[in-house]
Amino acid sequence: MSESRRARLANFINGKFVAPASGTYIDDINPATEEVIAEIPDSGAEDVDRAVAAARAAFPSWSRTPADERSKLLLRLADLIERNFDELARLESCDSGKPIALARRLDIPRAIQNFRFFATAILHQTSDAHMTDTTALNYTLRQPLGVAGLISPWNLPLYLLSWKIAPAIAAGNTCVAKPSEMTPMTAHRLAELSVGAGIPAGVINIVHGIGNKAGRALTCHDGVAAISFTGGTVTGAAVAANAAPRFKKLSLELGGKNPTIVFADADLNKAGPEAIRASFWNQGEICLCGSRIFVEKSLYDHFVEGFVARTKALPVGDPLDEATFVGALISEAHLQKVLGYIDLAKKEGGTIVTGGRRLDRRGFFVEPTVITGLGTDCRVLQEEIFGPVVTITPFDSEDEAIAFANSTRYGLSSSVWTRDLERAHRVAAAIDSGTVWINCWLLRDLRVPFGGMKESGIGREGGFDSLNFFTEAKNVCVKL
Ligand code: TXE
Repeated sequence: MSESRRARLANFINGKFVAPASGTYIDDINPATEEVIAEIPDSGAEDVDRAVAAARAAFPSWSRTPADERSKLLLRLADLIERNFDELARLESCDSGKPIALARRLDIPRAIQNFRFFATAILHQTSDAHMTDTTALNYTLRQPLGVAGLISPWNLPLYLLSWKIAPAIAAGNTCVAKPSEMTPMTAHRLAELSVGAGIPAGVINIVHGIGNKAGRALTCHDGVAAISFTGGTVTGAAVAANAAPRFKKLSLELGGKNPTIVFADADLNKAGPEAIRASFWNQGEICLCGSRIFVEKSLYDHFVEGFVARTKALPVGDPLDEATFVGALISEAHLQKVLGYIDLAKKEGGTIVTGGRRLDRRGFFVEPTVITGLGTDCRVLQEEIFGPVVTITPFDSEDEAIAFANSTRYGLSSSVWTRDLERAHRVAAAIDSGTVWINCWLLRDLRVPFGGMKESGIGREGGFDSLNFFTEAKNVCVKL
């Protein structure tokens, strides 16, 4: 896109699109072409203040709006996302470098589903009652918190933004969302669609800008009752440091270094392709990607051979080409980080079996890369790379597989492949991760608790866990 055609985005505050107080903007780059496609507000504390004030003003009326009315408005927003499916998929692809085929299959359908899911969940909520013998009746009210601060990353932009906005406003809160500065486009479009859906002014506010400025101002704002954050573990610690002393409710969905464990009895026709998807979907830029593959020794050589052959055959390149499987990484800086880990793997004694190089073209492309020969304590197996890079390591026994899986400070998800049902349950119980997939990967039911153990996060989202997070439980005790 030429300079003259680049979009200039605005903040969305109180139902209106407004320029940032600073009057300054940040470039938004298409990772596949390195062209500037938009300018986004470089917002700061003043903009966050305005957005929080609008959200606070909208709260009394929105929180008293009957659930079925809120539900209808969210369903209307879902319909509008669906009606603009192709445009949103294209925006997501151009903004993040992800294959458009993936945006169509994963990101946009999930955004629609998020709104529909929480729009209908609030129609089925119940509350507890506790009888104290014949002396008293206690019942629990679940009431919205006020203003929710929602901070989302660049890897699944609309998917994760809607995963936060939908439950927050369905539960009767108003919100101020801060999308990633790398991928603002679909958030901007969502704001426009929310007007069309009839969501009242001030219920959804969107402030664009960089994390350490606009994001930080949101986490420090006294008018914000809760922060829901998805992003890197280091950033999560900074968010917690700001939010915790202000006693905000806090939900942190952070990084992962997830194991894929393949036992010798696994159905390789399924485990092979799914391990490829878990490794390289969205260029490996999903916190749930299985970046450490552990394979039972008797199967190891055969598995590596098949996995490498499949990896070599993956179409890498133009995200707008429907056949592309691996698109561009989010930025030059992130690409350099990923290449740095590939270099480190060589220094740590690993073998790059395939891939390892930047593509010789414009854009931030790295070949899907498979590394063998590294121990589980190497940095490459300990740190989140968040790119199309996986390691494959052999194991001797079930106990060793579990020990390898649990050997990092992360604990988000894992994927276990075996035909032995008893072993599957044993291993699932022994792995330290918030989700264990048996003979599958990234199979999501939106009702189940989702979140991480150890440094992968605090709290659970999904289903009633999300609605509980975005409400306060109040016990009312009535003397009989
Ligand atoms: O994410 P950040 P970055 C991992 C991945 C990646 C690394 C860094 O390993 O390489 O994190 O990516 C906002 N106060 N993941 O730097 O910084 C920021 O503007 C408040 C894993 O892009 O975590 C953005 O909106 N907010 C991950 C959001 O936080 C702040 C997804 C996430 O950005 C802030 C993305 C601050 N001080 C990256 N600093 C996953 N697990 O899904 C930044 N932000």
